[in-house]
Amino acid sequence: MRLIAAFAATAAVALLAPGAAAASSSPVHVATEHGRFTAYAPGAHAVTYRPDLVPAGARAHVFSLSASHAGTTTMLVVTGLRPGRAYGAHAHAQPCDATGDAAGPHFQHAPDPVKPSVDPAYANPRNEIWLDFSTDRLGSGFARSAVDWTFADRRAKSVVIHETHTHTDAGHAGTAGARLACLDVDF
Ligand SMILES: [Cu+2]
Repeated sequence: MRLIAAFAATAAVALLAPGAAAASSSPVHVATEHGRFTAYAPGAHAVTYRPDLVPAGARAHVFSLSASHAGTTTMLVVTGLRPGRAYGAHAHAQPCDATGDAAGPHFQHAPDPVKPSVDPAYANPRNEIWLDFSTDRLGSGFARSAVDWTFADRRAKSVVIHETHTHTDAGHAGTAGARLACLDVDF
């Protein structure tokens, strides 16, 4: 977790730096979440729906920092997944539950009036939080997202890990195959 510690230190310096004085009147929100994936059970906050691709016991860590002058930066670290494999991941609008579908659509800063949203004008990594990663030979992966907005009335509720990297072409933008696992995150 050295990466997260380093990031937190960097973020703290940025927030305390001269010139960031406006931050004192701006809300800063930090979310940290750690989960060890298990099969669904009521109350579970880290659920795997596909233990062949996200094994029970795999772990995910999310660190997200929002500040109104800086936007929202989110980091995802995973361990215990399949080695050498591409996964997609995004912040979703609803919490995890018994099925992957329960997490709802991706959280969008500017909501696409058309549902499901597969328009690259809305389904893109500037309007959504994308955390795609590829695992190393040990099954660990890391992703970072930075967007220039913060959450207001609506907040993302979870991070979903998907079967493939995220598509960007019209008609498929934002899709990344099956929903493999879900971690509740209090963004
Ligand atoms: Cu997703």
